[in-house]
Amino acid sequence: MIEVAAQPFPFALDPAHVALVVIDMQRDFLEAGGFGETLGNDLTPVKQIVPSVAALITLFRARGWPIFHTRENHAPDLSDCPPAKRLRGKPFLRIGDLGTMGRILIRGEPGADIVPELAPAPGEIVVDKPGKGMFYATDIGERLTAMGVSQLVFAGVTTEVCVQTSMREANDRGYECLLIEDATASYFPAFKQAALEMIRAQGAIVGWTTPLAALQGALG
Ligand code: C5J
Repeated sequence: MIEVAAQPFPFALDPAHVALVVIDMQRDFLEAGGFGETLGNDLTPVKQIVPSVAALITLFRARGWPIFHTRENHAPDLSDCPPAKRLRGKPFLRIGDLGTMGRILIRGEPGADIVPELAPAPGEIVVDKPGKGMFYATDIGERLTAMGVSQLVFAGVTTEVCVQTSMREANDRGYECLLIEDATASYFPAFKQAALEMIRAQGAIVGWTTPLAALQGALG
């Protein structure tokens, strides 16, 4: 076990059973013309974490530890996108509408892909998910079980939506979850802060949080 300084107390990282999950670092959430911007969000905070997420991926790649990348997206016929999701709010383009990066959040379209700086390497697992949580309507649970993974290190966007939902789903399934604070972001910095506090409250009720430097330091 490798002890990682974390909140609310040190995280005992097990190199034989850990995997990295990078949530939804897609062009549709980070780039102009994408889903995030159609909802009226300022993209600055989510763009800022790209170098930290890249460094975290490098840390796992260097050790040959498993890496999962999720993408929130939908089938071209929208059969996996409930109207309650598509019609929510007042974006200037809805899921499935044609934007500057193809159809918004549709599988296979340029906007639904992961940003080039964080492109998955051969052997890394890409999980397409129609919901906020990574276990809903995906096979990630079976894959993690088959690989003997019991601990998940999380990064990605947005902290209080898909990252937190996925962490909560994982926590309920018995995974120990560590969120890297500077490798996750929200369009709303206050929501990120609140999510970090919720996750580690009450003795790590959902999981632990730590800065990237603490994980790098622990791994040497
Ligand atoms: C959102 C996500 N915020 N990846 N998706 O709609 O957090």
